[in-house]
Amino acid sequence: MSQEEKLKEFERKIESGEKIEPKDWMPENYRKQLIRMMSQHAHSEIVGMLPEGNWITRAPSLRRKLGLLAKVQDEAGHGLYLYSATETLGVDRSELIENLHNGKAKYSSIFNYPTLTWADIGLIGWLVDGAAIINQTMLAKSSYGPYSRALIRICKEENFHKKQGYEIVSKLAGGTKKQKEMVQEAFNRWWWPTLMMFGPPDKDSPNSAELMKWKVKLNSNDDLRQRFVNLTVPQAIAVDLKVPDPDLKYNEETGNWEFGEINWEEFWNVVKGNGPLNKERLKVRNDAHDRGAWVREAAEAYASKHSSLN
Ligand code: BYC
Repeated sequence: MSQEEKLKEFERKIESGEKIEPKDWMPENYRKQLIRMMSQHAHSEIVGMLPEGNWITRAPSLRRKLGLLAKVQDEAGHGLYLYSATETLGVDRSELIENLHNGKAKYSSIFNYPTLTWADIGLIGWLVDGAAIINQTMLAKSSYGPYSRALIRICKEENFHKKQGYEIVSKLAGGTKKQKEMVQEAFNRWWWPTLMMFGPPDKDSPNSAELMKWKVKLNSNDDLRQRFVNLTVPQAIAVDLKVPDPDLKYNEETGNWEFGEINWEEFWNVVKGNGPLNKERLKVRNDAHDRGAWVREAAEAYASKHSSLN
């Protein structure tokens, strides 16, 4: 087939909803976009373990500790599925990890904020995993087979994460005055950064048009953000928490909860590496990687011994 025919066949598959598989021909930019987005996603899962991991030793009960431990382990698993799925595009995982560690690769802005109280753990499960579910339920239908299949499993686990988070939040919100204040204060800090997780507004999103043309993304950043707000505001009302947005109002005609202006300057500042904890997150990842060098060496020695025996 000529290049032109290959492109036509690729576009036909995308149009008809067939998945693109690793050995199928694909435009170079489709491959590049997927490597960019999937590796960022994998890094987010791994760096995302840090804010919550911070509370495992201080969970208020054994039940909470078990739940949190399981959740953090799940995030590690998500990172591994996603690195494996990215490798199907012909890139090596060590190269991707190197780019995370030297600060070249991005990961979700949300993980550069601190977890100051136990209530933050509830908020991450409820809001951050809640936002991730909305974004990832869409990506589970994306045109690239390995990404889409990884996300079907990831979404199932994220649902458990969201439930454990919302349960913590609702317990605290219905608890003592001090607990209620603690959870409201945490809500005030996490609300706006969570809205930023969906990415810049559509008009400032350079990648969206291409990703939507190829059905990697099926909805735009602003559409998903609105969907999240519409779902989450009633959940906040149900546990008597106040959304920290004086401009929030319900529009009867559209059925949307309209929200105030997001601080995009803060968002870009965090994305560029200047958020509250960007430097610390990268340092912790680099240190952990260095401490794990002996495990990688041992695994390589074992693998090469076995391949020489075969
Ligand atoms: N943070 O053209 P745009 C989880 C970058 S983890 C940082 O709109 P796109 C969890 C963007 O990369 C869930 N950077 O981009 C884990 C681009 O820069 P480059 C993480 C951001 O790709 C542990 C530039 O801004 N989920 O659930 O069309 C515990 C322009 O943006 C962000 C994923 O990674 C951001 N928030 O859309 C708990 C989902 N937003 O690369 C929970 C997969 C934008 O051109 N990713 N940028 O230099 C996506 O769905 C899309 O990549 C995004 C951005 C919606 C994030």
